[in-house]
Amino acid sequence: MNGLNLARRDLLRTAAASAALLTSGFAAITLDAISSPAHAETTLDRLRKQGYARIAIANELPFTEVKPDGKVSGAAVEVARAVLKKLGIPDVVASVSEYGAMIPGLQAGRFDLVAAGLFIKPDRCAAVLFSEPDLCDSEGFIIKKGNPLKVESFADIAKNPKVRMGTPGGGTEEKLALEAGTPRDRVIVLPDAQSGITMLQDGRIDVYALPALSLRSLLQKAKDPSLELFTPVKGTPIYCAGAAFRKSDAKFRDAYDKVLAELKKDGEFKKIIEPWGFSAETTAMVTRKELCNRKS
Ligand code: 6CS
Repeated sequence: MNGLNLARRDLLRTAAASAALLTSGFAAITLDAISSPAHAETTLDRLRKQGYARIAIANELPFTEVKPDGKVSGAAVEVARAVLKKLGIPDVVASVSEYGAMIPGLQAGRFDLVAAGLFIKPDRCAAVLFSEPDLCDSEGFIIKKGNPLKVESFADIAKNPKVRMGTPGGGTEEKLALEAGTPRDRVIVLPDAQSGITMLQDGRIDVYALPALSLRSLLQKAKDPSLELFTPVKGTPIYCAGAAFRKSDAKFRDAYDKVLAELKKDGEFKKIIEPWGFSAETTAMVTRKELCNRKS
């Protein structure tokens, strides 16, 4: 009897246990199905629903600009706008940020992507996902006419204690100057591009360093014959920028890349960037992979 009962009881217990397991398991499967990645709202879903993407920019023509009426433009913004529109995100809401604050801001969720002409470099590739390259440019210096301090490279700046260099915070030029050995107190971080021109004219700095196209744009506005552009800066490569995404947004970045490739293929990309002075041909010569692995 006991044996039978035992067996029966065990049987019942086993049956009950498996029923419970099945139910809970089923419930787990059902819950999981609802909250599974397949059903979780993606960044792309969220941006399509809200109708805009929050982008970080620097307000440095021709890459990005905030016009007097508050409208945002520039080659990097217009490329991002064209791609996002085709992804079903009709608008962008831009925030001006220092280059050094863009990646932390993106990671903290203050922006949905960076579209500022952020150069694709190994250290940054470790922190964010870049699109394929969009805008390429050489490095440049604005100096006094005749280049009296003979500044042609970041090494020249480092070895001449008389040279004070201005540049944006957290940008490539600041890094290059410090890596060349320039003491921190001779690398002056400036809040915006116009400050560079003003401080050169006031004699408070001797060199203002930015990508060459940005400096050309500043000189055209300044119309100051006492200033001149030196480019390319000796010992520096051509840098190429891309849109930057959070590491968790690989699907968004891949969707962005797919559309960017279509715009490059159908000529739309060239139409967008070349009026700003950039070359689609130069961009086509390099890939994200190469830039992320380049010995900078
Ligand atoms: O990404 C960068 O570091 C650089 N990009 C631009 C467009 N300007 C200066 C900055 O250093």
